[in-house]
Amino acid sequence: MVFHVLTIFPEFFQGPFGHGVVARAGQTGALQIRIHNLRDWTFDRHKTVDDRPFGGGEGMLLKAEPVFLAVESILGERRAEQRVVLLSAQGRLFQQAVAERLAGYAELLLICGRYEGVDERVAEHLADEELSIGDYVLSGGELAAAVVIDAVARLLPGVLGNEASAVRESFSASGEGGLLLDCPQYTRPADLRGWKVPEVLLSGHHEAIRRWRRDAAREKTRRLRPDLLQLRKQEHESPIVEEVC
Ligand code: 9D3
Repeated sequence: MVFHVLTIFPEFFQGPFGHGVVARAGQTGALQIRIHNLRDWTFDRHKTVDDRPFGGGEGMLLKAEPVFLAVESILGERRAEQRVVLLSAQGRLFQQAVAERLAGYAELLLICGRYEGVDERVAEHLADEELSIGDYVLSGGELAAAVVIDAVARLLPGVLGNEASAVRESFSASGEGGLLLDCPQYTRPADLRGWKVPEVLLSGHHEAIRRWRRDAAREKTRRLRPDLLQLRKQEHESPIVEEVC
């Protein structure tokens, strides 16, 4: 899969993709990441990418023209296996199910918003979809693009030892309802400063361990993410964590 990132801060991406799963996948050829500097599609002396909003108001907007020219020259004649995503605070929520869907494209172009926003014609007439990574305010779309690339890349065949997409789906714990919480897990020592690992996990009693994990995951989900439990109930009583633990 080829990931394109369109940004006014190309240096930002030297960090996140230099290490870990994504870097290794790049070396094996499972994916390619190409960072594009939006200013390469400006033609004035100051390489202007921003401008003031019509109607007045605080701050500046990312201009539409350089973004249109960049996307058109990066992707060429648009094909169905290409997807253009605008990252903005106004977008639909990026969830695991969205990552799974995006992993099905051959080429993904992520447009990073900046300033107070992006000229709306980019969302309306250029991007296929507009995504946000959550309800908090970032300074721009760059961190969000890195998050999306990480989440999508690890689903690709040949990246995490994913042999085929069938394998990926059978181990997926998501649906449009979102991820299920994992159960609490422990490693050595069995006693850390007096805090002991639950006895049952040391017992070797596999059936008891399975039941403990299921109950502990339910309890933790109830405590930390009751919204997930509500969703599962609505979607009809599919078991909460059996798939995970
Ligand atoms: C504080 C400014 N906001 C109200 C006027 C609007 C706003 C403009 C630009 C809020 C954030 C941004 C920059 N953010 C992104 O480009 C962004 C983002 C985010 O802020 N949160 C979650 N996901 C994303 S994806 C891109």
